[in-house]
Amino acid sequence: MGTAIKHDNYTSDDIQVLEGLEAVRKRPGMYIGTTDKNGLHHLVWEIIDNSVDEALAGYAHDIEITVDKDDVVTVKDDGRGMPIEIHPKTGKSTVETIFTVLHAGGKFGGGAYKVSGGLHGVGASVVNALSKWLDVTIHKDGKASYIKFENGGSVSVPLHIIGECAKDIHGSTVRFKPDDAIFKEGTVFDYDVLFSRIRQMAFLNKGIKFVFTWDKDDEHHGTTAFCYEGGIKEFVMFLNENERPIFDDVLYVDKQITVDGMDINVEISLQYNLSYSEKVYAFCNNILTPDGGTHIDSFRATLNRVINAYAKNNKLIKDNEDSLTSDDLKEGLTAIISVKHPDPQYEGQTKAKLGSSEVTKAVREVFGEYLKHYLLENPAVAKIIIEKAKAALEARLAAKKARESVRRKGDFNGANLPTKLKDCASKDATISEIYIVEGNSAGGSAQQGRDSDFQAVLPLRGKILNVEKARQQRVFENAEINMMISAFGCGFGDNIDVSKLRYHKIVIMTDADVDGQHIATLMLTFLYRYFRPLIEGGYVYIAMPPLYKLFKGQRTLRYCYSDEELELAKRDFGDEKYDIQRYKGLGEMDPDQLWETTLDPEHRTLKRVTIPDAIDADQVFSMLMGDEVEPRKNFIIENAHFAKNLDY
Ligand code: 28F
Repeated sequence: MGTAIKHDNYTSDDIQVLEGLEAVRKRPGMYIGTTDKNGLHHLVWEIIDNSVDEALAGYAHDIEITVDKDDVVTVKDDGRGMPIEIHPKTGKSTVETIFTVLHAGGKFGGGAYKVSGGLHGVGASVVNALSKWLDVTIHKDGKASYIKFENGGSVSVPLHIIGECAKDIHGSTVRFKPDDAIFKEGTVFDYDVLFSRIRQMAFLNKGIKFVFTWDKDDEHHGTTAFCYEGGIKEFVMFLNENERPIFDDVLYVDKQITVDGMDINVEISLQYNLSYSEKVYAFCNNILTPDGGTHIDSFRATLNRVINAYAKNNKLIKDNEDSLTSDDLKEGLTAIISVKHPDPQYEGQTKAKLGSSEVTKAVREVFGEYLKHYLLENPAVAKIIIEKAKAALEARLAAKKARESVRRKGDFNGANLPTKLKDCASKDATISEIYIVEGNSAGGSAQQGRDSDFQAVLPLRGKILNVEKARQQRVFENAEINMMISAFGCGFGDNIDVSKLRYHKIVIMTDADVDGQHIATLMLTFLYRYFRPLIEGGYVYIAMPPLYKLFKGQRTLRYCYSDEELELAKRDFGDEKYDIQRYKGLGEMDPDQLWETTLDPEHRTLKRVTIPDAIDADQVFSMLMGDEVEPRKNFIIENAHFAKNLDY
């Protein structure tokens, strides 16, 4: 069959197997999405998922993940240990089968309750195929066994017993080194990515202990253990760590239910806080579903139905008053929805939306029943929630009026664009850029220095509103914010249409000092809360004006964009004489200089704003911009570099 791969130890059956893994190496994207940093980390999730399955089946309790100096990953669990006897279907040991047959996990699952996976779940063989080497040590029945694979999945050390062990020692250990021929951007793991996902897995799988060891010689060196007996209830407490809850309780339900013959587990936790934004994350089989789906839709519908019913029954909403809408119930809501489903269906291009319709019913029944009883038993909490939502409802109606009145103030021209906007000539969004500039004088320089063919400038008057502390009503009364909304042209919030965006580069340009950074952070918070798809789409950038100019008389020798660069430049110049000007603000640069250093696509540096992890970003924004002062102080002291580089 096709090209036979010759190997002395192999029968013809094995050749087919190797061709299977070859397919993975030929098209890794089909199996792990991408071969960038994401794909690299995907390998770790695959192996951890198998340990989690063994734990969810009730056999493993501890899962250890270690990254060593050479970026070799070790995952170890104390489960039953992978079976080592000959597998009837393949004629090879089960462990070899697991690592060499594509989708062996599913096919040979034999009805086991496998919940992890979904977007992942492609199995251990894919990790093997994409590794330079991978070895497995199994402790089981008083024996330790070992097998090793090399170069994308060929057995290099056949399965054999390496020693004896105590009868009560059992489990599986997998070590692997990702193949740098596949992961061309490198095989270096990211501490933060692993840390937050492992913590998240611990929240989502209550009682399982995850021990994460980072054995590299850097600032993260060490071990962190995560184990949450409270599961996602503790996740909600963690998300509200920097918020002020409006009642002490964290609502929590965890129940399995059978719908259409399928066993579905529904776990939901929620609390309200004083802020105006919502943090609601939905998971299916331990995987975040960023585009939501039936679990989150059913959660919102149920919350809405049960709370309105309670409010009407208890005369908290009178017969002649409006019902609360889902929007009113969102303000200050922190919630986690986690469902586990034996065979989930996903929708959409990126399979980021749960489609399974049984989940609608499962969530409605489990959460509805729970919430109904909770409200009856906790009337004080019920009252607080309903009063908060009623305040949101009133604010929403007032906001509508306010928006209409703000629009009449002459801030906008006939085309409904801000009068302050100095637009570009191009109507082609793909080449158009808008610079959001702090301060009127800097705005003036930018306006004169730009290339008006494709660069627009919108100057803002000083600090913009901290949207983290203001409810929508005030956000939309804010003149600067309204100007941005109409300049972008794509709508906002839940009603964004990115195809209508008027500029494919939105560039935040502020002074390179503390004030400027604060303004940039306020801007980012606003964009994050109201224009997240623009950040996700890669349309948002930070301009990098220089900090220093090195010059001799009239002649500019060089611009420096950081203190490190200045130090390097000083060395380069040896004993040459020159002067240094430190730019305190954009306003000190004349239009030509601003063009040369910050606007000219040939020479400028733009930092693209990305969200590596939306949940982490949420935490950082609510901490930096929220009510609690202490955590913010600590954070800025401990992570001065991170606060500065919030935009990476
Ligand atoms: C470090 C990664 O992969 N742990 C695993 C087990 C345990 C069993 C198993 C795994 C049975 C039918 C496939 C043991 N004894 N950690 C892991 N622990 N796989 S993977 O079985 C494999 C399936 O076909 C196991 C009895 N039943 C199952």
